[in-house]
Amino acid sequence: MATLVALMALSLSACGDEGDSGLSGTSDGGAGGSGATVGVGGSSSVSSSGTGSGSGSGAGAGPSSSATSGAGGSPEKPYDHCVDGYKPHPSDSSPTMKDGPAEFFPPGNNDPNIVDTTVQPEVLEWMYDNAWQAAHVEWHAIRACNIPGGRGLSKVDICRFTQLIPEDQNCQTAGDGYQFLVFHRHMIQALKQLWPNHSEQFTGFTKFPTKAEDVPPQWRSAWRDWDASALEAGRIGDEIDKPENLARFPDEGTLGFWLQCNVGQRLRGATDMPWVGLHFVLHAKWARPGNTKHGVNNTEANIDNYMFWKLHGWIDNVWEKYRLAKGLKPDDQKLKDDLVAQCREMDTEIRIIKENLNPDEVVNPNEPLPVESGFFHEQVRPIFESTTNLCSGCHAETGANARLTLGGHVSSKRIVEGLVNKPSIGGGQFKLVVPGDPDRSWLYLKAAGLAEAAGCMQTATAQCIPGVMPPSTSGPTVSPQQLQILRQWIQDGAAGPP
Ligand code: HEC
Ligand SMILES: [Cu+2]
Repeated sequence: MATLVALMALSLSACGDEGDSGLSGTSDGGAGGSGATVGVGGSSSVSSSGTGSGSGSGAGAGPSSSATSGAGGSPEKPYDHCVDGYKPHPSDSSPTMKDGPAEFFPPGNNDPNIVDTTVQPEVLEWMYDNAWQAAHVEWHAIRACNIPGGRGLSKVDICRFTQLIPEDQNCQTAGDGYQFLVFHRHMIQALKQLWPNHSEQFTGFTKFPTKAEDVPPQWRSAWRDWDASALEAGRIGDEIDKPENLARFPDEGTLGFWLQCNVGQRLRGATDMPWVGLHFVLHAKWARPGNTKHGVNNTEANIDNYMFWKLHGWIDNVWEKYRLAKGLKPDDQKLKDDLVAQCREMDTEIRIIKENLNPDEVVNPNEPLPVESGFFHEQVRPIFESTTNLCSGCHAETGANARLTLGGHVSSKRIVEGLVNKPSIGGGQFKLVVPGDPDRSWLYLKAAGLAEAAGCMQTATAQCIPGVMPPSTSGPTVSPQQLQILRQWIQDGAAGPP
């Protein structure tokens, strides 16, 4: 039972579930952002099908040729991936690129029952380089700004861009259901354009999976049968084109609401809506304990996961089947415009992220580290990463204690940048590293066990936690020789790799 509860809690924060009860952390960022320069260009809007309320996301960013567009296009009009489509990624034609799921094991665990599945590494890399994971988070977060408790999901305080906040908020209206469908189709389409030869990765289940054989081999041992309501909902989805099922959903937005929203959520005015919660239980189905780095329920990275695209692809298939049965053409102009609007919104969110997000928070776990040298890299960093000091065990590249990174999958350059002249959060007036002055450097003082005596005074931004590092009840564990190396590095100017 406990596992079930944990699973539910996990999946509450899954994609698209943000507006529901799982919300916490009401960091009401308020207005008045920190000098972000986001223009709200020619706003195209996704009209909310079925609600008549119009005004979707007015997040027009203007044509932008971003990282992927490469050369080409006519000289007078810049290439615009929102309109012209994405060009195939170079890896698409590479003989080394694979199909199907890639396997991911949490560090130190090779248990085949715990393996997670991601899209291929080339895709992951592209998504991290283009801040897609973060943009997906912000797309959902901005749809919770006006929901009680909904602020605080954003990594960039997105709600301060009030003009970008869509009227249709997460699972409040049919308009939101429609935008959910269109946005996820935009992502699916873009990925298929980028990898036309490997599009299987972004193709959904052709039918609702009801048995272990329907899912990739990695997931079969974890298969558990659905309960009756999920099974019935899945069947309605697969048979959406039957007249009695079509009749349940007067418009695409209502269908989108039903597909997206959580158990217990209801659309005002909808009378014949069957059990709601498919998207939610599909996400929950592929939770892995202790493996959240690319997990389908890790809100920061769920689009990394192969099963994310299987389940969202299935949702997209149901929607398309509905459209065809209703006589809506795949290439009708309204849909095209709405897809472009979602592409523009995503690009705007990517731009906000690039201008506002601490790059330490967008770590690409697959990015190879640069080859580095120099005193810090060769002498100091190994101290942090040694198996006796284990600084990097608690101060790694993501989710670090005290938001301090001292090792892990991160370049030495970035570690040094995070230290030199950076304020501490537990050392009062002290900075982490002051070049030339080890005795005023909180990092050194903490490691040497000298922080207690240093005279820390609380400030508006930092308290005083003078305990030794690594935490110990018997004084410093970093050896005198190692402390001497650390001291010398700071004394000599605390340089990063050349
Ligand atoms: C067991 C986990 C753990 C290990 C191992 C560890 N730290 Fe920490 N570190 C923490 C925690 C928790 C904090 C926040 C509390 C505090 O400041 O004491 C912290 C805080 C710090 C701070 C203060 C940051 C600030 O802004 O105030 C520094 C500097 C630091 N650690 C350096 C190190 C170094 C150097 C090592 C290895 C020699 C190390 N830590 C090993 C958990 C750890
Ligand atoms: Cu999503």
